[in-house]
Amino acid sequence: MLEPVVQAGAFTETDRFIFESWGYLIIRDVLSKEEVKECLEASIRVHQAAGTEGWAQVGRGYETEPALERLIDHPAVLPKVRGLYGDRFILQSSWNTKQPAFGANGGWHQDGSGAYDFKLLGYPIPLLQLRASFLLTDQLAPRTGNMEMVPGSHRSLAPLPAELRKNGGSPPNSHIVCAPAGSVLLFHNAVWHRTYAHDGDYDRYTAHYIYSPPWVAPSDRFENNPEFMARTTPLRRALMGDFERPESPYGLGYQTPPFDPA
Ligand SMILES: O=C(O)CCC(=O)C(=O)O
Repeated sequence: MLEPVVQAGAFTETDRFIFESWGYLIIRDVLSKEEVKECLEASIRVHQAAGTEGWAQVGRGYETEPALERLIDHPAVLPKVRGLYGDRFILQSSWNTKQPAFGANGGWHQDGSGAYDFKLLGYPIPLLQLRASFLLTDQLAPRTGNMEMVPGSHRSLAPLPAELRKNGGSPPNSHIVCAPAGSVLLFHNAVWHRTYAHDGDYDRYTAHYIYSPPWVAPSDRFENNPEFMARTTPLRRALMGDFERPESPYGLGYQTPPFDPA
C-alpha cells in the first residue's frame, strides 16, 4: 500500500521529499499503549468538562492534562517541525477533537484563518499551520473516524470541486489514512482534508497540535494561562510564545527555544 510513512525523530531528506510531494507524513508507534490510554482518558475529561455533544473540538487541554501537555514537544515529532520551520515557531493552538460514535463525514477544507484565506497570500500556499494529529483510537480500516486527505493538493491551483464539497463525495485520488492508535499524522495547512465517517459505537478522539511561525496569532487562547506557564518547562513556555523580543518585531535577536538544554 502506498503510504507516506516515516520514522519518528530526525527529519531526513526523504521525509522532506515525501512532505513536499504529499503534504503529509505518518509516524507510527509514537505513543505506547499506556500513553494512548492516558491521553484518551484526558481527552474524555476535557470534553466532559466542556460539556460537548456531537462532533466537537476543545482547545487548551494541555493546561489541565499533563498527558496532553507532554505532546506539545514530543521527541518523535518536534524534530520534524524544526526540520520544516527552523528553530523559531510557536504552538499556535491545540484542539482535541471528538468524532462521535456513528459520526458522519466532516466537510472538506484546507486549514487556515477564516478571517483571511491563506490562498490570498500567494502560490504555493505557504506553510503556516503545521498540524501534528495524535490518533488516540485505532483507525486501522476506513470508516473508523479516519482523516481523509488528498495527497499533493497543497500544491493544487485548482480548488477541490465545489460539487464534491457540496455532496460530500471523495475524489478518486483521496487517501483514507489508516493507522493504529498512537500514530501521528503531520500535515501542511493547504492539504485538502476532512474527518471521515465513523461506524464504531464509541467516540473517536484525536489530539491536534498546530505549529506556526512566531508572528501568527494563537487561536486557542487570547493569553497564556499564568498557572500553566509557571509550572510548565522552559521549552514549552517558549513554544507558547513566551520569549524576549529585543528587536522589533521579530528580529534574529530573539533567543531560540531551549531545544537542547546543556
Ligand atoms: O476530525 C478531526 O480530528 C480533524 C478535524 C479537522 O480536520 C480540522 O480541525 O481541521
